[in-house]
Order: sequence, then structure tokens, then C-alpha cells
Amino acid sequence: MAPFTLSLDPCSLPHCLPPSSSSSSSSSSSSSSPSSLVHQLHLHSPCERPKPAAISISSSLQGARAQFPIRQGKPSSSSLLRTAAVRHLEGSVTGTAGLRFGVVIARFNEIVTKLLLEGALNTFRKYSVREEDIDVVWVPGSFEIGVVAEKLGKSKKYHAILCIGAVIRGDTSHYDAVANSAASGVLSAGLNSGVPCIFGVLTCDDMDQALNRAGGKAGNKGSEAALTAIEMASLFEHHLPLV
Ligand code: INI
Repeated sequence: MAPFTLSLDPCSLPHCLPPSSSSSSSSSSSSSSPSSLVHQLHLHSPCERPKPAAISISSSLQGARAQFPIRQGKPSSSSLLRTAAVRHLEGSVTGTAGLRFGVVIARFNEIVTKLLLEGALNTFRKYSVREEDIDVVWVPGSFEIGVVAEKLGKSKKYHAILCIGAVIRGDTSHYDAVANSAASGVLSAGLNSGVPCIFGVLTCDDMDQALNRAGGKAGNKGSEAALTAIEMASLFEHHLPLV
């Protein structure tokens, strides 16, 4: 069996736990409040960030493996899924220090998109992303999102781009055109720029459905998309180095 040397980076904390939930779930851990965590994370600038895991592998795969830092996987109920020899590369939603995000948001159906943005910004805050590391760019409609997302991605100023819009069938006969264009635009932006572009565009049958997904009884999809953006930013930054 190839010998591994693993070291943990900040991203190796439990994957799904928001920094604040650890303090709220246990009264004895109140010292890890969001604000104290922010303070700790800010001690490291991006260039001071601890280097990802060091690897020592004596096999013919050494060269290839050395390009991809290994992080310890979260505990699995099945030991078959997590073994020493199989690498699992996965972004983390903790350890967000230094990660920068662009948000592209459509004004069309603003009553919905503003709620999605609110959910996204709350999530960024909850996971200790600094406000100064977020830029929000407004565009007229979802159709315009892709071109701006691609421009932001190519600027290399951001680790992920979060795209927010609301396409509502009841409002237009060209629903399908706008919805499909928004989806393919965001996809192309990610592929062409090499920066994760996250699809936070609602495609709904009516306004009720949209509001339900923008903080109503179906949750807030803007918040979910922000979490996806954090995970993908982390994956790219910490585990998939530029090659
Ligand atoms: N843009 C949206 O974001 N959502 C919609 O529901 C929508 N409808 O219904 O038409 C919409 N249209 C505008 C479109 O995105 C462009 O801004 C417009 O076509 C100009 O290019």
C-alpha cells in the first residue's frame, strides 16, 4: 500500500456544518461564535494560507497525485467508500478566508431576485465570507447574466460567480427562450472562464412558486446557491490547483 502523509488544512473541518451552527448546537462551545471565527480566519491573508496537504506516495501515480492535494474525507458510514488508497477531493464550506465571490443578479422580477440575493448574502455572512470579498453586478434580465458572469470569471478576481435570476412562465411567452438562454449562458461562462459559475436562477410556473423558493416554504434557493458557490470555490482553490 502506498504510504501517505496527510496534513489537514482549514478546509478539512466538517463539510456541512456552518461555523455558527457549531456554537448554537452546544452551549459549551459559545467561544466559536461567528465573529470570533471571522477574527481567527482573518489572521491569514490568501498568500499566508497554510499549504494544502503534503503527499508522499511511492507509486507510479506519484506525479499525478502530487498535483492534487488530498484532504481527509468526512467520516462515512461505509468503509468501502472511504479507504486510504482512493482519493476523494471535495470542497469545504468552512475555511472561506480569502475566497472572493462575484454575484450577477437580474433586475427582472426584482421582488424575487432581491430575496434570493438576501438569502445569498446571509449565507456568505454565516460562513464568514467578508463583505469586501463580494461584488454584486446588476443586469436587466436573466438573459444578460451569462455574458457578465463570463467577463467576471475571466477577470480572475473571483473564486466563484453566483448567478441570480427569476424566470417566471406566467410572465412571458418566451419563458423557454429566456430560461434556456440563462442556463446555457451560465454554463458557458463557467466552461469558458474556468471559474465555477453557479446557477441560482429560478425557473418557475408562477410568482407564488417563485416566492416559495425565495425564502418561502420551499427555502431560499439564493442561500443554497451561495453555499454551492463556497464549496466550488474551495474545491478549486484548495484541491484543484491550476495546471
Ligand atoms: N427576464 C427574467 O429574468 N425573467 C423573466 O421572467 C423574463 N421574462 O419573463 O421575460 C425576463 N425577460 C427579460 C430578458 O431576460 C432580457 O432582459 C430581455 O429579453 C432583453 O435581452
